[in-house]
Amino acid sequence: MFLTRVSAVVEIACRNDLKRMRVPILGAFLVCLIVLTIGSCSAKADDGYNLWLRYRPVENADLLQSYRAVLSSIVVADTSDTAIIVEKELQRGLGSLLQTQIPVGSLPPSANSLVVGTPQALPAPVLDDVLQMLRTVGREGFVIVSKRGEQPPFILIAANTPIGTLYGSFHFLRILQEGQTLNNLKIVSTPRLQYRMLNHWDNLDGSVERGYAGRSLWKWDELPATIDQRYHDYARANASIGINGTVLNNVNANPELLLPNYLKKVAALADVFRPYGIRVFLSANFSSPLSAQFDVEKNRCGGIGELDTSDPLDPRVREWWKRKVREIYALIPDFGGFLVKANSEGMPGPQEYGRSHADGANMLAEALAPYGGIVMWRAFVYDPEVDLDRTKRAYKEFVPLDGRFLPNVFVQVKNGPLDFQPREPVSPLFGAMPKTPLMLELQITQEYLGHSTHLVYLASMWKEYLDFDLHAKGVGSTLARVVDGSLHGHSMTGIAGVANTGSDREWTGHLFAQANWYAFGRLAWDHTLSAEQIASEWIGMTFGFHPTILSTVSSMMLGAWEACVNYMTPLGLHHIMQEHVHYGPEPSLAKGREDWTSVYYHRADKEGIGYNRSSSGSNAVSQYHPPLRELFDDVSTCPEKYLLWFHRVPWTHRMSSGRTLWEEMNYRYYAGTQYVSRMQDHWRSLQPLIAAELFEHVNAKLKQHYHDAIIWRDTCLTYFQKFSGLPIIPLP
Ligand code: GCV
Repeated sequence: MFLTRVSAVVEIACRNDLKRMRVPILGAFLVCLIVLTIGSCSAKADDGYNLWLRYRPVENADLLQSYRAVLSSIVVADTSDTAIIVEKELQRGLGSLLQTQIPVGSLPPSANSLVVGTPQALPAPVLDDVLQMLRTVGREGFVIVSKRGEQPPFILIAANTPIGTLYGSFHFLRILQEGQTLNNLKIVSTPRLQYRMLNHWDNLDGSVERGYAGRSLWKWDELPATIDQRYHDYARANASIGINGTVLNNVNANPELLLPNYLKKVAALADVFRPYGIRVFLSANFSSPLSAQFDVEKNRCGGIGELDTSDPLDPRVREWWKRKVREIYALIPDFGGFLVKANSEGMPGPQEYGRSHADGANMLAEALAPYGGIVMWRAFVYDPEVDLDRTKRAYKEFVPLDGRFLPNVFVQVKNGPLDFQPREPVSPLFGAMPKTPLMLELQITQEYLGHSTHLVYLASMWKEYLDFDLHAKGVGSTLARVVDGSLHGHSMTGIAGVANTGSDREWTGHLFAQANWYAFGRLAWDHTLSAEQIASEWIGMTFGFHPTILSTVSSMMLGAWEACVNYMTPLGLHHIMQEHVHYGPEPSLAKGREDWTSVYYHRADKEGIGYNRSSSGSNAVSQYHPPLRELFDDVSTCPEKYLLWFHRVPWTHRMSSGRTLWEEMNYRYYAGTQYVSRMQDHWRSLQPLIAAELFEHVNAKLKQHYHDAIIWRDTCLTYFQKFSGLPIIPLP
């Protein structure tokens, strides 16, 4: 964003100057030359566009020499569209890493070639013992082996499908960037989850709900005629981390996207994404079959159909969806299916007709099933009629429906029971629907974690969730095992991340937010990877594998989430942010719908603070399995990170640190902001090693981050002090 803006300003300034001065043609020519020179310089500068796919030249001379020695040609033994992408990527990656063009060769492999292909395209002697390994990697996995003992020696990237070879090629390029030896490669990799999805909350008018990186990537007014290069680059970036599905539009869905002219645009995007292994899905508005008339009573427009109902049990409605689905598949043969937000935050749903979520989901599932499509039915519901405590509502509505969904339905559940707060316990729903495949919904965009201004590395948070033991089937019933299907034996498995991408030049609004997109994809592929390992991959591929950069940047990233929790909502506090924008603090918010206010959640008064969800309060603890239920229920055993989530505690409550609750809150708020100040110091220390534009971009973000973290700290402590009546205690 930043560089494009600078060169645009220079250009406009020059154009204006030319007009005013009416300079002779030669003068104009000279000015243009300067503009062009600046323009081309800025094109060369690192503007963040290339994400983690920079392929920085290998600097270590011995390593470079050893790589060049075993990589003398590229042989891609396949002719599919994906294979063309594979070949291009390997040429581009190896060319840049090894600073020499690696020629494309052909079969049989010559000495030191890099051979890539599927069993259908490769001769049996090339595959040899690899065939056995391929039996274990499924449709998308891959095998990478160095065949050093063969005559001639070569390296093989093999997979059962072309898309597997693309994943394998990206993996291979990462190995090179990490400086690993190529001598004894024997890598077998299979994704642990089947559906690895981005959910875009993009609207048809180009805005993005909770998006902080510019406008939507999808240029609906230009499609299908114009295919923006960014669509390819988006798909390439996703393929490099194994993402294989994208929901293009907001869950607050505009039914118009299902109109024929829009479906042609969707089909054009699907055509671009297909060779990268990415299937397109759409958010569907449940009222779509209704006629477009404005419904005065409900204060909203209807759908795009001609019916007077969208009752899922009405045969006309069922037929309407079947027709619509047929129409979609005629245009997009590998269409993935629908994501649905129903009876939530004003979105229509089956309950309007006295039907259940299962009735609604199954109607769509039935229409999609013949084509292999799926439904992702969201469990983000919080009807006040269901329970006084908002965090209990989804569980109460969905658990009775377990076992009533068709096999091609996921129930898609947010990680916590509330709404993507800086920290929540895991949603108890994950431990209570064994018969239903549950798709985990994470939020990559930082709605409640400082938008694209705060540097927060989310892999640390996601790992805490994935490792959370729900005890649904005894010890070891982690969220990861619920989601990967191993706990309850589901073969349909998936994860969704609400995307943080937009039209900004560097895609995500903050360079470090790229790390969250990257980490989401890597964890979706393999949730056993550690936050540290993923950070180190991303740092190295983004800034280079210089030891000082690696250690300094990872130390910044790895504590950033905990720091954010500390200066926003420490010790289990939640939902005390500004109304609507969800950026800064607003702990005093008391007006409006009760369960959208801050005071409903923190309940601070002279006596103490916190929401009593123990057995003496809302009893939300009862939604967890023993021994979690008892652990959370007892204030003396409840983990302090969830203390004020589950308990109302006096200001004088003694914490494990020996401090009182009030002192601990002060300590946490100050420690959080101090961390951000240290991140600034760390970053400044790297100035000589980081490209100037990237350095400045992050530096400016950190400055604002620190400023705004202090606002969080001071606003919250000053507000809570009104109740505690105790002095504010800065860190010594
Ligand atoms: C897309 C929160 C957000 C909304 C979002 C909603 C959801 O309430 O603030 O912007 O709507 O979650 O996940 O459906």
